[in-house]
Amino acid sequence: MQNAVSIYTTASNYVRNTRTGNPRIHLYSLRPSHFTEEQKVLTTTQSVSQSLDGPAVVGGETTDFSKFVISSKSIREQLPVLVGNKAVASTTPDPTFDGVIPNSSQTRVNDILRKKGLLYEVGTFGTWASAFLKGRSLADQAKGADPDKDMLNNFAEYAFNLNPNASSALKHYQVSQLATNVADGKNYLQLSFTRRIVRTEISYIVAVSDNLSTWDRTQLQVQQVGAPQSNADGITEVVTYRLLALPEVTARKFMRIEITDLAP
Ligand SMILES: [Ca+2]
Repeated sequence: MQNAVSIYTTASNYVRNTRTGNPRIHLYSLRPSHFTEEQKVLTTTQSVSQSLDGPAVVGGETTDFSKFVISSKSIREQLPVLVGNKAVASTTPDPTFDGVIPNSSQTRVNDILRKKGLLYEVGTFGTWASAFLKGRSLADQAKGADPDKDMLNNFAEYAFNLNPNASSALKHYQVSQLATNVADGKNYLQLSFTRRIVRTEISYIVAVSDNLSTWDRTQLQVQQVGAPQSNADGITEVVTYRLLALPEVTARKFMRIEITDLAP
């Protein structure tokens, strides 16, 4: 790479300074814009060359091509889910490409693809299913189907942003624990779950029960704890709800997350 830069610089000087013919004229007619363009290319090439030794700023982005050289991952493994020539939003397995672009994120990758018209946005169950259930039978693509037999139907997989083709466990989208409420220093039951940031067609309700047979869906027995925390995938967030009843004075309470399809 460094050799290429040096050879190019020599060639460039030759092209600029050599005159030929009679009357003697330049080999090419060069305008000031060509020199500006050349300088940009040269600067980029030099920074790419530096990044082969470690992190360098290439085009305003910290880039480390030395990681690319030593990466054990194939380019195929780094590709997002593709629909035609578009990449499905937030499915790049590692948005830093194994450390080559250390500051990159799914949101950044999505933004870049979107600007180039190459992003396949998942805004509805239909677009999600056409990417993630592609190749499945029509029956297996239905909202109520469960092709990976993990007891979560496809609509639930979509709502919690899970993989409908690989078995998921509760912990992948929901965590419950006793946690201290700083307001009174006491421990309460909390439920945290993953939900889509854009969720116009999904309702997520934290239901409470005393007996596991009847459920209170008014949300009057719970309160949200803090603001939702965005996930690195750029399309989901984690939100936490606290049961208002104190465990020490309540016989039994159960919490669960229920999802409803608002666009059946
Ligand atoms: Ca499933």
